[in-house]
Amino acid sequence: MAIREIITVPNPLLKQVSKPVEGGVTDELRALMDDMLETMYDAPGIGLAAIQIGEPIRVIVMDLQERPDDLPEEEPSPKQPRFFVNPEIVWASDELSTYDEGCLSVPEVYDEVKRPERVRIRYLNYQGEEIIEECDGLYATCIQHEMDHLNGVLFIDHLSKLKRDRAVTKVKKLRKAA
Ligand code: K1U
Ligand code: ZN
Repeated sequence: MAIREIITVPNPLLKQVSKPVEGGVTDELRALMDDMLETMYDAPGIGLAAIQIGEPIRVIVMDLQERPDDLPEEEPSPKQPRFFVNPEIVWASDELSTYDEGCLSVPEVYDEVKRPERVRIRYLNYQGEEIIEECDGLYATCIQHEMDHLNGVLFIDHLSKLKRDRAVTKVKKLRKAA
């Protein structure tokens, strides 16, 4: 496994529409997903799309880092990695919910985005099995944020032009100072 560089705005790769994975889930693809997961944990973040490490394919990893209520304080949170290959939203609720989103490709910028509260998704998992499931809460928010990445859309594209331009300027300054 390896930690890969996460690209940030205004890298034009982030605007690219990612291609579906052909030929199912192979060992090579699993190795890429392992690298993505390690990169996401290192950042740290709760989701990552392949394009964020420069790979324009429809693959997402996620770990919402939910802590079981009965876990003793001294115990670290158990890892709950999730892998999504060729994910699709097959249904979205009319009800919307708002979440203060962040993005590893737009570091240190957070803002509220309104999205469908619940979605039903279809995807292939790490084993290559087809899964259909309904998501709500942070899971629904995060999968929609990550699927936007697969379509070349960032959470700041849901904001006003003024806020989007400010966010890009902030990230450029951060990178210059680094
Ligand atoms: O860049 C990304 O796509 C990852 C992004 C996912 C996300 C966060 C919030 C709402 C929607 C999607 C992040 O992980 S930003 C960092 C973050 O939220 C976080 C980091 C450490 C601990 C807990 C959360
Ligand atoms: Zn993001």
